[in-house]
Amino acid sequence: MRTLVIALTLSLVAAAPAAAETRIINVGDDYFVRSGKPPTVKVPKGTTVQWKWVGTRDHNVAVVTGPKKFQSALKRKGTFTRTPKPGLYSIVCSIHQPDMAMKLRVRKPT
Ligand SMILES: [Cu+2]
Repeated sequence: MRTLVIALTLSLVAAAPAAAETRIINVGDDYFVRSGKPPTVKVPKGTTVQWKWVGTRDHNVAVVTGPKKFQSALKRKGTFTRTPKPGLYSIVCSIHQPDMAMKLRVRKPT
């Protein structure tokens, strides 16, 4: 019985995919990542991207151009999580664009 448990545990560990990374992007008043120049965030394919509201006003996350469009609700707190496919995304907050903008580059595997 003990051998069986160990064997099962080992097979589960072996089957687990490589730990996917999570990248947190702040959603502030009124910026992504940091105030000032709109940033480009680069992540490898498979990265989970989590936008995290850190300000006090309403914002959203809206893809303007990119391989796939997605958009969060307009909200004041909480998070929004996606695992975007590779490509270059142009992202804005719908009510604070063009100042509140960012680019997200999801790199293909090399
Ligand atoms: Cu905003």
